[in-house]
Amino acid sequence: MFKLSKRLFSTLKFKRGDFARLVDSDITHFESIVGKENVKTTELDLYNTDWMKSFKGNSTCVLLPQTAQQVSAILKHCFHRYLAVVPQSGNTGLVGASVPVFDEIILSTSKLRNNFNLDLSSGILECDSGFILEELESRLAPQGYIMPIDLGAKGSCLIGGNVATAAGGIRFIRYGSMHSNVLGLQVALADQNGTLLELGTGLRKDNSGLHSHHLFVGSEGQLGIITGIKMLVAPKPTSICSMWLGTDSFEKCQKILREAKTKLGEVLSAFEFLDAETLRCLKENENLDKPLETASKYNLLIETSGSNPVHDMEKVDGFLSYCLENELAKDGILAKNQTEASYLWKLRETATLALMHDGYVYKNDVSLPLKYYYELTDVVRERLGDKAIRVINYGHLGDGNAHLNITTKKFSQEVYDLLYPFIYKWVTEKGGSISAEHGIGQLKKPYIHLGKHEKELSLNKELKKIFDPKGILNPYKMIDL
Ligand code: FAD
Ligand code: 2HG
Ligand code: ZN
Repeated sequence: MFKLSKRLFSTLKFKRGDFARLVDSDITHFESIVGKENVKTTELDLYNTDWMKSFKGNSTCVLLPQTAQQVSAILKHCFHRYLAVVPQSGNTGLVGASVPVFDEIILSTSKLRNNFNLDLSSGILECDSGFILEELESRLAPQGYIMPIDLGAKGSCLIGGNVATAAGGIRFIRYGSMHSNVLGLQVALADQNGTLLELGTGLRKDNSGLHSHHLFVGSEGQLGIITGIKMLVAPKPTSICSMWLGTDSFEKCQKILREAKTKLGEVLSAFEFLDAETLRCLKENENLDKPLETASKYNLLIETSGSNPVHDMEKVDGFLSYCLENELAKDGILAKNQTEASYLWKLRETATLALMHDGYVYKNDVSLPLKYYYELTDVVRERLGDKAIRVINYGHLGDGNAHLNITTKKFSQEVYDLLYPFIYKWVTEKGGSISAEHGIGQLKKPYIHLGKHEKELSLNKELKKIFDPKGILNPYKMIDL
């Protein structure tokens, strides 16, 4: 649907490492491990190109192992041959981390989907890393459980990719991060034996040693390949209310968040943000109408999930009345049914796709103290003047996570230079982070030092050397040896 953009990454120059080049005997060896049908050497565009169509590698080989033992045997061979490897799950990442930079082998975990076991009383799920997030959600539903994470890419991203990116998403405010939910991991290392490690016990409580599995949460394929996951899932709510509020003051958005936390308390499950420009983009590019007749500069999509509709409704009523009577919100709507609720969520979840119609998207996923959450958008708007088609902000306001997106018809070096490193410097000076949930990948690699102590960065390198001694896993990205 969207053409590969004229790339920004003349800006980012990488030099190919001295890794070995793939030869026929490697392919024959891989075929002996995973079977001929699971070694792909043609029609690799989908694997080589990222979701944004901003990054394109030149891999000539995609491997599709079906077991952890096969992953281990592949990594053992790559270690001895000094072949570089990119782990890939659903390839929905937004920072160019899941595609090769040069000719790295792509190891896709999409066929790693045999084991699935749910303990009904503890709510602990044990599964292979290649399950699609949405499929896990559907498998859990009849058992009375849901996944603690939910994101717009749920139909394509895999749970292993979610762990490797420490994915956030819309349920973060309620269930916390992957760090709150992952209890243990099975990982294959790129060392001389392709060692298969079991990290963590999968118990809810276990302080019998270092919690080393957490190193792999958010590791972006730098330390090892996650093959199995033990994690906590959440009880399925039986009562859900979705509501939309509009206001013209960002100060009031913050007050509404405070009230939501206090008045909705334990049932609050999402607190999302869309500015008026996002709604304009949804109308212009996807023909989706705003949900309220009045137009508001700031819009909030709030959800509660609980187990007692009467109790939840009472809370929601109290909250909404408070916001409207005290003029925190100037307008609002409570979804009357599932169709209306789905429409509100469709608006929020289509924003990423809607932007792509403009041409080129400069994507920013930053964490900011709430008082600065929107200021950056205004600052960038003023800085770019009429050089951008639009500068918009939507995101997970409840978690201080802003998605500031800028579009131009084609990639413009002038716009890029006005944006970077300006945005990242601004964010770190205000005590924020240059990546709230999407990671570093290729996109933010040049700016990784911002907001980080040099010692922490060198410690990360030392850790990588322990797990991936030759540095063959996902080179040129988050941790470069
Ligand atoms: P991939 O993109 O394939 O890989 C991501 C990274 O993990 C790469 O570095 C890769 O090498 C590594 N990796 C993958 N699998 C493994 C493995 N098994 N072992 C080791 N390393 C591995 N992200 C959010 O956090 N919150 C959101 O709300 C959100 N919404 C999105 C909405 C849309 C429409 C899109 C397109 C993306 C969104 N994302 C969001 C980004 C993306 O979906 C997440 O980062 C997701 O977790 C990536 O999963 P994946 O399976 O696609 O992984
Ligand atoms: C979301 O929250 C995703 O919708 C994507 O993290 C963010 O499009 C983006 O910038
Ligand atoms: Zn997000």
